[in-house]
Amino acid sequence: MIDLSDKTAFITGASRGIGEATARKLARYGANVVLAARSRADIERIADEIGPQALALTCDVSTYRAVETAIAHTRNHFGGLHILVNNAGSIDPISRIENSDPAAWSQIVDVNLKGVYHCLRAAYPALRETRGVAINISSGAATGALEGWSHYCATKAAVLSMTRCAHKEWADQGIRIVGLSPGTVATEMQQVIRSSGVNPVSKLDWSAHISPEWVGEAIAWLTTEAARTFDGDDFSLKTEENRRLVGML
Ligand code: NJP
Repeated sequence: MIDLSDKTAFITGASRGIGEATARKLARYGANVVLAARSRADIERIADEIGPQALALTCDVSTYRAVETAIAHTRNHFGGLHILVNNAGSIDPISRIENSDPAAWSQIVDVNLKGVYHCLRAAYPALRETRGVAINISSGAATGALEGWSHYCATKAAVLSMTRCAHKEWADQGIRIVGLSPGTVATEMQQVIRSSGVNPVSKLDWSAHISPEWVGEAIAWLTTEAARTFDGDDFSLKTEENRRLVGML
């Protein structure tokens, strides 16, 4: 049984999908959880359902000031920050490069890449103080290429690089950084992918996707000492060996 009592976790993109499931899972293991996303009604409802150990903070990760304010609020409210889950992300709109809208493409960079940088940058003093852990949600797209996903593949590759860079700079200060590549997960993002009809991922049967609860379980496991061999790299939930490690098999 993982014990996260006395820990506080800040989870971005917690209004649905993997972020919501992670907030519920970490809270079940005893952590205080901060749910950060733009959809205020959703994060407030989920925080209410979790109980007093949860706090909802509206936050657009593409804006540094918003992230800085939310992290400061977290530290004031719970007295510290031990776990950062950089989960907020988007793939919409899916489009080939020649048809893509430059502003929309750029917005994905602001969320998927700059959002991760903003959270690492703002959380650094708190993570140094607690010798905490940051988990960056990556993707198989970080190392693979898929038609229509240039914005997504490029930003997830950059997130993997951020994981490696932050590990290089912060490991000797006791801050752990690890990436998680979850495989395909049954969330709204997969509905967007399916409705695009572009590339083989959109054709996958829904039963091929794992549940967001398993990703939450993997994130909880990644916060533990047992996961330290994966520091500075992506942990993939696609391999049988790794699924076994987190208890999926
Ligand atoms: O996605 P979805 P998932 N500021 O669409 C939030 C990665 N991943 O749970 O702001 C703050 O259900 C949005 O909240 P809201 C994926 O790349 C997935 O599947 O209220 N938050 C919502 O809570 C992503 O990094 C699969 O709209 C912002 C959340 O992000 C992570 O897993 C496979 C925001 C998105 O919920 C979660 O994805 C894989 C902003 N500017 C990696 N913009 C998969 N599902 O198959 C969005 O390898 N959000």
